[in-house]
Amino acid sequence: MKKLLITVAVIGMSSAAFAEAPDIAFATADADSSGGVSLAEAQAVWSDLDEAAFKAADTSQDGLLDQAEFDAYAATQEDAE
Ligand SMILES: [Ca+2]
Repeated sequence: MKKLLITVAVIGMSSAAFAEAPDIAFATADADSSGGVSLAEAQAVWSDLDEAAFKAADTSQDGLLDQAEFDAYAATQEDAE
């Protein structure tokens, strides 16, 4: 029984850690609250982001990353680590 409780505690801790993983929020990246993340704003979050990568992430090609585009790019960055 004690072992089961420890197992439950470990699972609980690891899921909490997952929830708190450095997940860059769109609202934080959108420094001027324009509703889109510009290249400069994106580079403030990902210092190694170049223009080509930004354009690839900007699937609608409007020069800004909207929430979906931002989240999709953020997911690729998390996978890379
Ligand atoms: Ca866009």
